[in-house]
Amino acid sequence: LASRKEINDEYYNVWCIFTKVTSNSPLRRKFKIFTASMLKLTSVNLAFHVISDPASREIAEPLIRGVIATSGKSMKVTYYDVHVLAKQLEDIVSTMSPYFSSNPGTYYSDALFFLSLGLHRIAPENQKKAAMFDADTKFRTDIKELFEEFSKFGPEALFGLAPELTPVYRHVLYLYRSKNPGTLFGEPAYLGGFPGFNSGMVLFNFEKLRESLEYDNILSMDSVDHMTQKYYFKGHLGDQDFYTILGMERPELIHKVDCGWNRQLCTWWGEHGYSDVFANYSHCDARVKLWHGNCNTAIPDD
Ligand code: UPG
Repeated sequence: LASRKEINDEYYNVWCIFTKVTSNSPLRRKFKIFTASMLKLTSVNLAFHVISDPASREIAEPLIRGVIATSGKSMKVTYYDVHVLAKQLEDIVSTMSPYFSSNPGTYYSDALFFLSLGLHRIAPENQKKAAMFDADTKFRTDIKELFEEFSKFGPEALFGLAPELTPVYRHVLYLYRSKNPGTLFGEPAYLGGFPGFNSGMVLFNFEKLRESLEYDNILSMDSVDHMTQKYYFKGHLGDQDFYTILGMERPELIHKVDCGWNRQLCTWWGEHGYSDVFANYSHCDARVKLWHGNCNTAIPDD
């Protein structure tokens, strides 16, 4: 008989947030595309963990059942109440939101965007690794290939993330960059710089995160206050602002995944003051494995 541990290892854990959805929300259609593309292309067994509120769950359940039926495959699905999780991670949310939220104090809009930072505390103990995706993404390849990235993690890596493909952190780091001419922070990855991270796709080494006393320290108010002052950083993109600071301060903690695993399509910054440099940021030579239709951008059909 296989032990419980072995049984759990057969499943690849996938997390997604699906909240504040009504029957006519665009997020409903996006979530269906995400789920269907993932299931269609997977060659491994998936355990799908959906963070939702009661009304959104009512929409998610039949939708996922339909996707599973159409695919002819099976998938384990578990739902989590976003209000319960927000309460469990209140400490993280209250530390982070003054620095990385455009409108701090708006419970639970806030919590939503910081959940990934404490996901290791929420996920059942037997989950060792996981991936999380925005619902506005679409797979073009087998998710098994993404999980192979874990074998490339350095000894200290806690997360795996792909680069931000816009100049948003060039903008946010304006003051730091003016005081530190020549810095690579805020420069495009394509030209050898560090443009920050995008959190549309996040890989988690839960095992390491749970045992890391250092990570708890980094998440503390003192540490976040120190790092944000050092970089004159005031963000508005939640968890990915924190990952971006971590990528500057402690690069060994984040494994860099190629841009093809989070091919963002939003062109907003190209139309708002950065038309001269935008192409350098959005440049991605890698094969597209996951589209990200961020800022409501349409995803190509292929
Ligand atoms: N989400 C919900 N309900 C909401 C809003 C968001 O479930 O009402 C979930 C959903 O999974 C969604 C994700 O949160 O995909 C992210 O929100 P979304 O509105 O899709 O943000 P994006 O337009 O994809 O991304 C923008 C930036 C991106 C940044 C993100 C974080 O482009 O770079 O990571 O905002 O706030």
